[in-house]
Amino acid sequence: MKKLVCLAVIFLTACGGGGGGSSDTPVTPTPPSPPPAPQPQWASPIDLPQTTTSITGAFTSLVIPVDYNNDGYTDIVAHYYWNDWDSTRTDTSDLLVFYTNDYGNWRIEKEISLRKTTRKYAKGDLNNDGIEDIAFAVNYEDGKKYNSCNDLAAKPVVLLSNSTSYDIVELGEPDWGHAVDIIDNKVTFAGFCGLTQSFVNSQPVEHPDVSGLTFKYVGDNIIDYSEGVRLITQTGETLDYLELDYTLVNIITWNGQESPVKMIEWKGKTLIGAGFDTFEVFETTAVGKLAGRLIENYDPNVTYSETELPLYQELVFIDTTYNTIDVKEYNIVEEDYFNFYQVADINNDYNLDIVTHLHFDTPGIYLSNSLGDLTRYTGELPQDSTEISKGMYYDLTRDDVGDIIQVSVDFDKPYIRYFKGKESL
Ligand SMILES: [Ca+2]
Ligand SMILES: [Ca+2]
Ligand SMILES: [Ca+2]
Ligand SMILES: [Ca+2]
Repeated sequence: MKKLVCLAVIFLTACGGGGGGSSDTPVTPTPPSPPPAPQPQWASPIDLPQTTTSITGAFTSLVIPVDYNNDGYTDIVAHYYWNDWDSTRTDTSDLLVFYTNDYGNWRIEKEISLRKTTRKYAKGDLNNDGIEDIAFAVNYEDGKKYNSCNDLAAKPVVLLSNSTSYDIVELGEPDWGHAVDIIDNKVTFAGFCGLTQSFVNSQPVEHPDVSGLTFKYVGDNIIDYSEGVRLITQTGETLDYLELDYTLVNIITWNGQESPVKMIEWKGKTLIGAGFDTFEVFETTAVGKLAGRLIENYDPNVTYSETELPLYQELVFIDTTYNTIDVKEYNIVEEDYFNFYQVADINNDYNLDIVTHLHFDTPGIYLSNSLGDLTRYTGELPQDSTEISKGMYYDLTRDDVGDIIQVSVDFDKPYIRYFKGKESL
């Protein structure tokens, strides 16, 4: 594993030489004052209220900070769902919960059901009222069915601001949605049924086809991954293409069946079942999560089992400033599993930073400088006393200092809590 280089710059202060008048009178030395007690960086946790509907056993969640009632206090929208959602449950197949931050006091505004599984979300102002709206890539996947598109296709969903809360709006045609992004007031959804659907003011508009797995707007362009990485304009003109040569090999996949999957060579590593499953963007830099199973000394006579091979996850930095796909040398490799990560300037120095939402761990926080040198933050982070959470970094309290939001990953004991940060990292 490539270690990140931490460059420490040490400023040496010159020690003053002799000279100057020394007093002839002996002075009783002042006892050194005790060092100041270190102030903890993080305040005591504040728990969000429990839902009225039990969310025990929920499969996973999206937790989205957003000021939906436009009062200057950041609220939270969370979506929970169960992986047996369509068989035994009716009203509680899933739960969309609006946690209102009422001048610093939290209460639940409402709990409703979308009757869909959410996979990804994007925020942006679609109706030009200054309040962020939320678009979800959705489907009816339950973690077990991977059959026909028709079984899994659901209409894309937007939460559209109405000054105090959100209206739930369905758009377009059902798809096995997995990717979504917003640029300006245009929202675009893509799914595994092969649809790309784009809307302005809820009306369909032309859009080039993009991958149902992952795509993002980067600068004025689009970065997209299917066979390889494509950089295209919003009218579909190809600007650059990074081919990932692969061979198909049969392995036993997670569901116990033998299936052909892609094997690629990436920076000298052999990865099975590998590809970019997510892009996140900061200005003209796209950060892609390349995930696969690492294999050493591949033997074509062996049928490998996916779950017995080590997981490999690399965040790959791609600069598109010059309308090309420029893969940077530096990267982040995480050994703990994570689904989501943030690409944002979290300490207000105009350089992008990364926060990986590691499962069962504190978040991985990486600060960068203008040269792209990444330094993992090694200071104190709120520990997860229950060891069932993942952590996000977000200025929930709007004082320009990031706070840590902890979300349980194991939903036998579901919770969302946050720790207010005292000073910027
Ligand atoms: Ca609010
Ligand atoms: Ca809006
Ligand atoms: Ca920064
Ligand atoms: Ca804060």
